[in-house]
Amino acid sequence: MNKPIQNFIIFSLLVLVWNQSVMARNFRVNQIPNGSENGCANCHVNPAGGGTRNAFGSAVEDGFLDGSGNVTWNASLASLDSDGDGFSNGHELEDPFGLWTIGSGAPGTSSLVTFPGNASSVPAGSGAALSMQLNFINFGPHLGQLFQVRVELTSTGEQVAFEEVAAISEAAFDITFMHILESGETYNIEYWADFSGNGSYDAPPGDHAWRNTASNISGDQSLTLTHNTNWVDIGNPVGLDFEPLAPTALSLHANYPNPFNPETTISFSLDVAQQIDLRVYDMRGNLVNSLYSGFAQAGKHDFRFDARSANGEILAAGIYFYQIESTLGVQTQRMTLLK
Ligand SMILES: [Ca+2]
Ligand SMILES: [Ca+2]
Repeated sequence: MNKPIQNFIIFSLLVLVWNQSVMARNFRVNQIPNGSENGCANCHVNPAGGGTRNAFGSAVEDGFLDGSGNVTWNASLASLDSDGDGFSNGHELEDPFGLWTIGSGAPGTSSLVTFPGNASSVPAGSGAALSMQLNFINFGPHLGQLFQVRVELTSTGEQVAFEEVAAISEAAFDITFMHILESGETYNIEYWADFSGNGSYDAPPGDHAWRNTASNISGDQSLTLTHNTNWVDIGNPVGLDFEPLAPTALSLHANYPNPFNPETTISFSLDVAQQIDLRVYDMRGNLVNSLYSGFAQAGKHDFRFDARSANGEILAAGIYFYQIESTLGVQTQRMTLLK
């Protein structure tokens, strides 16, 4: 082999090795949230990459690589403060709770990203404010219902976050508010769900508003909030975005379950005893069945509906309406029969 060819082969091999080395680092850049903001400097002391790893790079290397050398970004890695600057890796990378997955869009606000492996790089301004994740569980009784939650600064009552869910679709769901909390403060978390099914807040027992408190916080907050267990019933909430209405004398509640197959429970509440009619109609307004017609005492009443017509035939799948009528007015709700 002549000398120039030999040199070319050696040079090519060096380029190949160098490329593989750079690529090895580059693929990891795309395996952490907002990784491209800081590139190789997320993990290496030398901003160009290679050489000594910084505190974050060492943490990844030591405990968060899978068998193929891919980064395992998760809540555990997010919660560590590798460089000890008081902000977790997740906070510095704008994914405080480790929710981001490889290939999904960049989370949070890219301009707020700082270096998780460099203690002299810390979030400033709004980026320094802490975030809150609310994990609601066991909300089966509120499926399909309107849900509103807010966070307020306890000392002043100032609302710092608000979220509305038009219809709860799963018994467990979570809501994340980014950069709303200050360290050392105490916050109220308040919510209500539209159990009475009329789209607005009714005083108990139609609906209930609940409060939970996060006291003297430090660090980003991830709270698990179980339906009707770790909450205080606050009755008629004052100053909330969801203004309470005057108590109604008659309320028709959302049926449960809905959709249903073949049985569901239809409920209504009365403040005073009265004559009522409770009927089911199909999409075209034809009367399908009459569930109750007569005098009803004050209180809550439940009726089981087994998807049968007045003459006992099983109804076709589809949308039906149930309606209560009294001298106080008419209320209608919709339900879906699945097959
Ligand atoms: Ca940090
Ligand atoms: Ca840092």
